[in-house]
Amino acid sequence: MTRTLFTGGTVVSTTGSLRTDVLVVDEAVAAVGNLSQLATTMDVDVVDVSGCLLLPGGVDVHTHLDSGLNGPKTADDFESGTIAAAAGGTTTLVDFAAQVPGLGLMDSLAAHADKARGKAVVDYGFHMCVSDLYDGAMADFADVVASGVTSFKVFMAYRGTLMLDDGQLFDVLRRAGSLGAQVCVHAENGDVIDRLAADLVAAGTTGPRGHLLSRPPKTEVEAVRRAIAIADMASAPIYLVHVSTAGAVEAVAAARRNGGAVAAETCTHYLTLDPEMYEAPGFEGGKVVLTPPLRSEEHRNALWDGLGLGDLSVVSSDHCPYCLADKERYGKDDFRQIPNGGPGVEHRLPVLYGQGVATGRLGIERFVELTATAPAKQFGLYPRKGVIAAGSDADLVVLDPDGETRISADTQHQRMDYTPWEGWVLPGRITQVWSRGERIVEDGRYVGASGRGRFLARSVVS
Ligand code: DUC
Ligand code: ZN
Ligand code: ZN
Repeated sequence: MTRTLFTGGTVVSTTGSLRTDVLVVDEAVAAVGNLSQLATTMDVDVVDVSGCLLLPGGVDVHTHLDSGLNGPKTADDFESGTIAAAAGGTTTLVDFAAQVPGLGLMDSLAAHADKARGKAVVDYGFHMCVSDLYDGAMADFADVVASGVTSFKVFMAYRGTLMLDDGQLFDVLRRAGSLGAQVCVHAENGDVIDRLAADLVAAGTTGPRGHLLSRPPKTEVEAVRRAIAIADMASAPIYLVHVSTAGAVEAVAAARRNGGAVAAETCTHYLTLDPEMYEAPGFEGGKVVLTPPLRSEEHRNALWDGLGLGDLSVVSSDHCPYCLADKERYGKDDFRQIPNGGPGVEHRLPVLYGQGVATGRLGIERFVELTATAPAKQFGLYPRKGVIAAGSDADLVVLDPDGETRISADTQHQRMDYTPWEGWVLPGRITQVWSRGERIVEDGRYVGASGRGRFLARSVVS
């Protein structure tokens, strides 16, 4: 039996922050409280975290590791991607398993699970992407859910590859809802975007800026409203991924006020990066060809307000790491061919802490809720994950508020040739990360065993 006592830290939950101690026995939290006398009465390793915040390990419910979602494979596999996650304080991932063309849902899921097994260093679950409703797909939903994959993702964009039409979206929502599963919806009006993009290319706008121009805010807002209406007609819950616009936040807020089972996330980059990045010289703007595109300050402010007011429930990374070299190879002459996505799993907590908590935009308790507790609850992982409480997995982040984080592609663990936060220096530094009672990160270095992550079979959320 291994006993570790964390002393002197400030333990943060969604409801408060308390200077107290945490006892970990083997893989789980055994007790939270004034326990310092235990150090004299039992055999225990003491970890002094005085002056630091003790946070529940981050839960990132939106990553694409080793995945060919829309183009080549993403650059991080489950080893490099989860090491990067751990270095940035994230100890649980829910990753998207793509439906492989020609394969059924269960075979696609098994193929993705094979990529993770023995490679992931933090615990992980999957969402099942549904892009081809073959005969029998609806029946297979039950097997997917029974295997512990209790959420699906569908796309309202990318006609011809990933997109479902409204009838199919209705079918998926209705079927998943009847099984108690969640549906994550990528809400953009794909057909309008395809026409705008074709017009831009025909008029000679072929570079990364075309990505921004072809996806104006209304293409998201319309689709978010439509998705919410279809979920309502299907009497099913809905989770809107990567929400980026003020209008989408408004639509989500209105639906929630009316009692709809509607939840939404935004992502670190929509909160913090400006679309002027598309104007960078040469192909540099390709770094932020992610979907939806970055938005103006007006939208960023609405997202921050949405987080503060509770209209938005989760901040994810949408870590979809396509290297700039790959983006350029595919889409140098036509922005429509640039693989959509960027890195972020490593920097979600440091950026949100530095830009949210340290600036006073978010309380530390809300930070914990957005990065750990709420995503764990939303996707059936709570209270095993997302909280520091007796019985929970001992996934802990030690954050020194007086330290600082410097972000650079040269020092990141993400297997990438850039980071969109290059050169940023942020207040706050993650000094240690623990996963199931094991120290896996020390001052930015991964020190855990290889392949130690476990698959998390999730339950449905009632
Ligand atoms: N949707 C995602 O969730 N990630 C990357 C690209 C996309 O369209
Ligand atoms: Zn998406
Ligand atoms: Zn994504």
